[in-house]
Amino acid sequence: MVDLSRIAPVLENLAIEVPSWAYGNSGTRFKVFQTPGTPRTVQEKIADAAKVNELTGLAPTVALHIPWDKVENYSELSGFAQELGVTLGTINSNTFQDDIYKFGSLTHSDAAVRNKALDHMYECIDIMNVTGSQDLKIWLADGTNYPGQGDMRSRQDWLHDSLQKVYERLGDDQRMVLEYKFFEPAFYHTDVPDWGTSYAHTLALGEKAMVCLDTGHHAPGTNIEFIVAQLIRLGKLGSFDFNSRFYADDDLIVGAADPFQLFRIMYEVARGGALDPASNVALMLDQCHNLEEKIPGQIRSVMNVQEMTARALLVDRDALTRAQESGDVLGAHAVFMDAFYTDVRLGLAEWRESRGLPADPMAAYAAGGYQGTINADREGGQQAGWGA
Ligand code: LRH
Ligand code: MN
Ligand code: MN
Repeated sequence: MVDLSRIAPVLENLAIEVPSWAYGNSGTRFKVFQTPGTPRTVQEKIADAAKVNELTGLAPTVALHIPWDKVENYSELSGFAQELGVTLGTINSNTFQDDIYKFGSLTHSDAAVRNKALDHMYECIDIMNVTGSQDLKIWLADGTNYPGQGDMRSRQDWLHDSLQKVYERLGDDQRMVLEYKFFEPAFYHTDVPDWGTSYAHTLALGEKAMVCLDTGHHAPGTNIEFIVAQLIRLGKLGSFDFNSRFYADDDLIVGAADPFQLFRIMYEVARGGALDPASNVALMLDQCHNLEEKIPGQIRSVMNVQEMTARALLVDRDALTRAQESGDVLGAHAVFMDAFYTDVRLGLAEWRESRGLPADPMAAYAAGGYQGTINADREGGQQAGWGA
């Protein structure tokens, strides 16, 4: 069995934020399937997230999406979460489901629409002030479907002005993370399509504005780990939305479609020092479970990140540097692949037990009876948000 003692201190600090919407029902535009036990309230989503943390020790915070998770009293909600051993994390804004945003939100040509989107961002910051959340996530569905439909250049200027106003509202300990996505829902142009655009805007705003990298938001074949390395190098990687994809923005379980890609990404995260909590790079899941049960889906996901992080930390960096610097192409590649092919599962199971956690969180969940209880108790579970 592999010895993990060398990397244990880093594993100890690993924290992966889970999204509230992963616990709701989701699907495709063809069908949203009802899954037994689906939460009916934000509180039930938080309870499910707390279960994931209880069994894995990996998910101490839960991200909210506003208005999907809107409540009257956020202070009460925070207290509720804390009683269950978790805290409220990133506040995700939503300017993509109102008719008024059909032609854009923060980039709209009409100042009245931009102001409505700004009011929503301010509302999110007000919530952060109560929950103590650090990050406001901004992902915009803004874009156009046909060449000539909108003035791409002016929209960048409106975007800058809007983001500037949001930025000015941020408190000293708060950040804005600007998420990019190359297409969907817009098919011709998207206003924040790539890391370069997000970087340009966040750089212009200042140090409280960072880039959010969603692993599902790139063209097939993109070298995502290069983007990770570059953004960390530039001090602008604020957060990740982890998931995996075969085709488009599939939002499948992270590490399921391409575990090697997750390993390569986690290697650059470790290489860049971003596993040090002081680096403030937030790891978050952004996934939906259309077919599988949601809580085990989330347990599997955080464990996948943990496993690939452990493997990435096992890369013999000295040997790798020696091989790289002596031009030993295959030797360097072999050092890298040796770590990737190391099975860390037994070592992690033992390490979990040593911390009072179940050796096999998936089995512990299946044996624990929680799913049976929620299946019986909850009727009419909520849809994650889309088309709700
Ligand atoms: C957009 C996105 C963004 C949203 C989430 C629900 O595709 O990744 O992060 O907030 O999905
Ligand atoms: Mn995302
Ligand atoms: Mn997405």
